[in-house]
Amino acid sequence: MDVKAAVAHGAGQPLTIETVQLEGPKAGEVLIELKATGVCHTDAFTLSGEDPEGLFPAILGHEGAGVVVEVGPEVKSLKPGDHVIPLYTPECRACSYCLSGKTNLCQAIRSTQGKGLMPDGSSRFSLNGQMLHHYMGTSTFANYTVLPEIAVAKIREDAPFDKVCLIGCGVTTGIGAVVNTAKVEPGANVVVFGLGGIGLNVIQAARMVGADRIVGVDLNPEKKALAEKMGMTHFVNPKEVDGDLVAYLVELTKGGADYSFECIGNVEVMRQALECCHKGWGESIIIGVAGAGQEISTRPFQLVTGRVWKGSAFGGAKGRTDVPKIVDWYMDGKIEIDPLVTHTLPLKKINDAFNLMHAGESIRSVVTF
Ligand code: NAD
Ligand code: DAO
Ligand code: ZN
Repeated sequence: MDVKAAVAHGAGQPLTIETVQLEGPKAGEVLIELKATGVCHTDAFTLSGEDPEGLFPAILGHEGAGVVVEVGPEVKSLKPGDHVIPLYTPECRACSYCLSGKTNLCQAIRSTQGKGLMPDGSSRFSLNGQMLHHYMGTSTFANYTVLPEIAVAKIREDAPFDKVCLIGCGVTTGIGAVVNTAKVEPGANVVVFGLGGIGLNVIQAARMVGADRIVGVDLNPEKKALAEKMGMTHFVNPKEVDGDLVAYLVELTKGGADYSFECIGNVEVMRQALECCHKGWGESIIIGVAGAGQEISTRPFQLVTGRVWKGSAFGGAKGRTDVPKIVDWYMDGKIEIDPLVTHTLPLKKINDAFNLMHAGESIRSVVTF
């Protein structure tokens, strides 16, 4: 079938809106009509050429929501009409990773997904006979996409697509890092580096679980007001701190953060995030994705003396199980999404969403189809 898509032809080039061809679902796959998609920093990272896994030409996008329109043979858990969120981290419930109970990093389709292909090793997308790569297994910058059944979360039908699409990445990543990865407890002191779509969700989750001090750190003072609305208690602009930022944060948190979160992708900040943690027990969670070839460093004595470095992918969430629950939290008013959607645009304006992000003017732009 013909579908409308924003195509990434090469690193650093704007997306072009084109009519591309999409093959229907094969065994174990479903065809989804996208209703909305967020535009995340990670799409921009891949488009920039910094992503070591980035492939072109491709249809980017991984923060979508839509409706199942057709299912392939052998699909059991989904049917046409189901409202769904595509998952870039699948949940097969059968691989050794899924069964370990220790990780959300299902490996069932990892090798083909990393090559921009469907599990059978081929692509469903093409443009005038030229193969287009899938992206993160989701490719939500198109009004239709095909996904494996194991990479689709079924959600309730009264949830608005143009808000809950963010649960496909930013919301779940930030909230899950607090709830699943760090397991922040009531009364904890938390420091959050980077107050974009991820950091703001870390902040609202820290508030939800009853954290005491919730310190937000960002170079952009424009981020302060919304962060306060989401639960931040103290704002720190590193440019306005005299002397060492780490020492300042240790003082502000009365001995160091119980938990810190790096939500930028900057390896220097990752070090600061670890070192502002409390001696003996402070844990620092890396969420930000750093550029190809970059490395983190600290003095090993930081770890010897009890600080812990961890990472979190998709908030440690198992998508088919956890995403519908997070949709419920939103519908029940336990978490906020609406203030995070600063711009809503049609597909033909998708490059504006990237420009707004780079100018620091948006939290999330949502494209509606
Ligand atoms: P964003 O660009 O919206 O937000 C980043 C924020 O960091 C901005 O407010 C910016 O002003 C601030 N910032 C930049 N440099 C800074 C510095 N040196 N000190 C303090 N603040 C600084 O990005 P986002 O969408 O919130 O994503 C954040 C990171 O998380 C990205 O690296 C993204 O790729 C990554 N990410 C990771 C996962 C995961 O599963 N681990 C999922 C989604 C996104
Ligand atoms: O190696 O099993 C694996 C898959 C890792 C994918 C984790 C993705 C999380 C970070 C990317 C940012 C997503 C928007
Ligand atoms: Zn699995």
